[in-house]
Amino acid sequence: MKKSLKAALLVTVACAVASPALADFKQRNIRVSNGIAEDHPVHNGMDAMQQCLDEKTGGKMKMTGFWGGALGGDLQSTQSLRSGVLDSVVTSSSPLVGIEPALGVFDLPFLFRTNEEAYAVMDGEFGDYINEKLEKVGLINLAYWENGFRNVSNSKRPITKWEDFEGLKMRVMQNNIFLDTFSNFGANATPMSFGEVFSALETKAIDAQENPYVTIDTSKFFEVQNYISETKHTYTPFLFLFSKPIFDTYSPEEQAALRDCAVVGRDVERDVIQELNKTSLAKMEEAGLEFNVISPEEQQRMLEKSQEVYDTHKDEIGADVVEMVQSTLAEMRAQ
Ligand code: TF8
Repeated sequence: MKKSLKAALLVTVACAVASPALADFKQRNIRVSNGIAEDHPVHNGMDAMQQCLDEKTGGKMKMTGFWGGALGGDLQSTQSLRSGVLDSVVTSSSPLVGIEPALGVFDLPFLFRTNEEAYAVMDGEFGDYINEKLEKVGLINLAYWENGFRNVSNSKRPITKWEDFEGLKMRVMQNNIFLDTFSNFGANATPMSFGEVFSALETKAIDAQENPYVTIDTSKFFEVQNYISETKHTYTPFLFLFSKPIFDTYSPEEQAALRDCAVVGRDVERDVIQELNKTSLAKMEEAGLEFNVISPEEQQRMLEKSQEVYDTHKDEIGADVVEMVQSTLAEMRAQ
């Protein structure tokens, strides 16, 4: 009896020595709020993130995704994080400018030209700088995921130049930079939460909306639209936010596992979006939508027309913040 007890004890000690880190993880059930639909690539990213967490924590940290705004829209969920009643949300940065105005830099029209430019800015020093600001308002950004370059869909006509926006009843995110950008093009722009968009398009309360292809596909907006125009007017990041009040109760090992695995998930999510971009567009064309690309010349005219939006919003975003991104981009483009 005594001998076997000793043996059992030895086994326990050996296990603890072999995997000391496991003792640092508690059973955690993490709710992740998502505004987008369940078949969006965020799901693939979360699966990869979960696999990574399972490996690091011996299956102790578990995420559950809630989809289609089931736990509230982007802004509402983010506020729940700040008050510590919800763990996590994958949200566009744009509806959060009232919480952290510096996020508005990502909303400036035609700021980024390519995904690589956006990744370099978000995954580098500038991204960290924004993350520090977010921490001060109760939000931990685990990593920058992708919503992506936004394009316009509508039920009236192809958009080939900014003048084509004239009089379009257009949904924009709850964000003044978007509101001004499209009002400035002559649209009749209305801020609206994402959850209301489908039925507003369906009932023709609005004619137009703008989002990345994969979102227009997975949220079924294309079913109630006739035209899709590749404007690539803004690149919107997804922030993978965690509640700071909850994060602060986690061990350093748990915090590190979340941060590391969010990066693993990010890479998968971005890759799946690139693949799906093509199939989403093909699917929408097959469904009968007329597709057109905005010429580089017309994009340049849109950018010039938008200069006043930069001027109006620079100070509220923070002139230093805007200049930081612009100088990083200028350096990249000079190479
Ligand atoms: C929007 C955003 C949304 C996302 C989603 C709700 O148009 O682009 O697609 O934030 O999580 O509101």
